Amino acid sequence: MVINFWYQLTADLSWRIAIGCTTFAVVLGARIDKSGGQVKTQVAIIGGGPSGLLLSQLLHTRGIDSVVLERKTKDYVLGRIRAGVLEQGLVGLMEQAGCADRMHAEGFVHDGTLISYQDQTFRIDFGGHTGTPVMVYGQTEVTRDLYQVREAANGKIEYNVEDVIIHNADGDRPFVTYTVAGDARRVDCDFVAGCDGFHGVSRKTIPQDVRREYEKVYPFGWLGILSETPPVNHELIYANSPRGFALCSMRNEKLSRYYIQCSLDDHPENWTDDAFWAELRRRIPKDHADKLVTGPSIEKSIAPLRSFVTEPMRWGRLFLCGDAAHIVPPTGAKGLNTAASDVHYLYTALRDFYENASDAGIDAYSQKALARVWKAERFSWWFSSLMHRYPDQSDFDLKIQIAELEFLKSNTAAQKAMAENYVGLPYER
Ligand code: FAS
Ligand code: PHB
Repeated sequence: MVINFWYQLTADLSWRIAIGCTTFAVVLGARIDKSGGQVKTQVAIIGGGPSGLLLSQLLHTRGIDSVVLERKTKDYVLGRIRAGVLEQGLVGLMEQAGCADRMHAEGFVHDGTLISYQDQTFRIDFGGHTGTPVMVYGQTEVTRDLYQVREAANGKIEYNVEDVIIHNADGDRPFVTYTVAGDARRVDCDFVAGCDGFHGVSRKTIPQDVRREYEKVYPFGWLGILSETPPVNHELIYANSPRGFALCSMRNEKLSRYYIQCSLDDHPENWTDDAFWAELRRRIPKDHADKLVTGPSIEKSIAPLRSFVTEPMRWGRLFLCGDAAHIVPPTGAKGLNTAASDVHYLYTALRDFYENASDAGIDAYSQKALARVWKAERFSWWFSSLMHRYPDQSDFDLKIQIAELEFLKSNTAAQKAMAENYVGLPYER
C-alpha cells in the first residue's frame, strides 16, 4: 500500500496548496473543485456498463479510487437487454466485488444445455464434463447490482458525459476532458480504463498505426424478444433448423428470452408477436414447440453479429476492457464473460502496481487478456458456424455442418471440449 500512501500524501499536499481557491468534497478519494470542473483520481474509467462498474468496484475493495464517466443515464444503461449466461469466473468476480447475493438468490444454476438439429436433440452435460455449471442471470441484473454497490460506497459516477477526450495516454500524466450539459470538466489520473464499448472513444485514442484490427461480419442477425411467459425448458435450447438458428433462454421462471436468426436487412417492426412465435415453433424441437407458452413481447430488437478484436489492448497508460476491445457473436454467450476476464486481469495488474509497486501486471495485461480473448473468439465463431444457416452455404457445406453436429452428438471428447469452452476457460494467473 506504499504507493497508495505516497499518492494520497502528494495528492493531499498539492491540493492543500490549492485549497485557498477551491473547496472540494472528497468522494472516495476523488476530489472535485468548487466548480466541479476538475477531479483527481487514480483510475479514470470511461464507460459505466458492466466492465467499467465491475472494475471500479473491484478497485474500491483495495482502496484504489476511480471515477466512472458514462455517456448515458443509469436507466438507459439498465434498459439494454443483452447477455444472460455468466461463467463461473464472472460469478467469482461479483462475489469479490461484494454484490453476488441477489445473483445467488435469483439466478439459475445450469448444468447443461440442449442442442437440436434435424429432429434430433442431445444434451451437453457441463457438470459431467467439467464439474462446473453456468449461472443464468441477466446482464441487466448484473449491472443493477454493480450500480447499487458503487452507490452504496459513494462511488463517483458521472452520467450524461459528452465530448470525452483522453489526453497524454502515452505519457506519465494522462487526463480526460469531457462536458456535462456544456460544462467543461477534467479528470487527472494515473491510468485510464477504456470500458466504453464498441462505439466508444477509447479504442480510437490508440493511433491507427499502433492498432491492428481483425473483423468478421456474419451475414445474418438475431431477432430477440423478451416475454413474461414461463421458459419452454428449464435449460437453454440451441436449435439448428433448415429455416435458421433459434435459441430458447430465460431470465427467471416468469421471464423468457428467445432469439431467431434473421436477415441483416430485417427490422423488428416487420415481426408481429404471432409471426415470431410461429417461426420459433418451426425451428425448435416439436415436443418443445408443442408446449411453448406465448405472450406479448415486452422487448423486441435485432442485434447484428460480428467477430472483432483490436490489438494491442494497452497503449501507455490507457487499457481497453470488454467490448471496447473485442466483440463476439452472442452464440457462445462470451461477450460479457470475456469482458469480465479483461477486468480481472486489469484489476489485478493495477492492484499489484499500487500495492507492490510492480509494473509486471500492467506490462503483461494486453498479451494475457488477448490470449483468452482469441480463445473466446474461436469458440464463438465455431459455435456460430455450427448452428446457423448461411445464405451462401453449398450442399457440401451443409453436409459438413450436419456431420459436425453428428460428431458432437456422438463423441465424448468433442462434448467435453464444447463444455469446457462454454462454462469458461480458466483465467491465466
Ligand atoms: P457496454 O457496451 O455494455 O458498455 C459500454 C458503456 O460505455 C455503455 O454504457 C455506453 O453508454 C458507454 N459509453 C460509450 N461511449 C462512451 C463515451 N464516449 N463516453 C462515456 N461513456 C461511453 N453478450 C453475451 O454474452 N450474450 C448476449 O446475448 C449478448 N447480447 C448482446 C446484444 C447486443 C445488442 C449487444 C450490443 C451486445 C450483446 N452482448 C451479449 C455483448 C454484451 O453483453 C457485451 O459483451 C457487454 O455489454 C460488454 O460490456 P462492456 O464492455 O461494459 O460494454
Ligand atoms: C440470453 O439469454 O440472452 C443468451 C443466452 C445464451 C446465449 C446468448 C444469449 O448464447
